[in-house]
Amino acid sequence: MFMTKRRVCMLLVAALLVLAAGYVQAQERATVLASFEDDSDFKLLTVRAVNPSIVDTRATDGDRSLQAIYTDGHDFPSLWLLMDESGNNPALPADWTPYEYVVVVVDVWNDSNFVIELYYAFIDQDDNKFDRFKTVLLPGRWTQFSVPVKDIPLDTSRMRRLELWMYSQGRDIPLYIDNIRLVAPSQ
Ligand SMILES: [Ca+2]
Repeated sequence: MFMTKRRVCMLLVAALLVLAAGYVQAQERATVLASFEDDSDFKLLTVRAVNPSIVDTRATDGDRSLQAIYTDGHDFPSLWLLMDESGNNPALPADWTPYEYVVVVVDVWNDSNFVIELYYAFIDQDDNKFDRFKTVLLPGRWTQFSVPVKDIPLDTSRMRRLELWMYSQGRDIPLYIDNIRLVAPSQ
């Protein structure tokens, strides 16, 4: 027996609502590692030839973001986000295995007039390092970096830090960084 067009439309709408609900649910399952809403987030950071400050502009989550000015003070200016190895801070989990198919997502705004290559290195608690990812940051716009946790060939149950670095550009390169997060897939 053929379904009427009306019934087909209703089923399609119902299917779209289910998909939309799944999408919203996936969005809600993001675990924010760093949103830089509070000056206390400085304790998450270690820097090398980078001047960090928390500012009230360029936020993609909340009201504030991290301004990170990469300088020419080192061949590889770098910003590290440290995981919580004690397990006391669920916002900075060192164990990423519950997020096997989750992606690590970082929003970065390039506030310079130059095209910049930004590299992403992952380091576990045995100090094994995986440093194969990079994104090209076009001037004056957001770029979103994401990588599935399963594609990081380290002990992702014991992560130590995420490093964002670039080759020295011979000048100051201001970036804005916000909403570093682990995002669960849709179910
Ligand atoms: Ca924020």
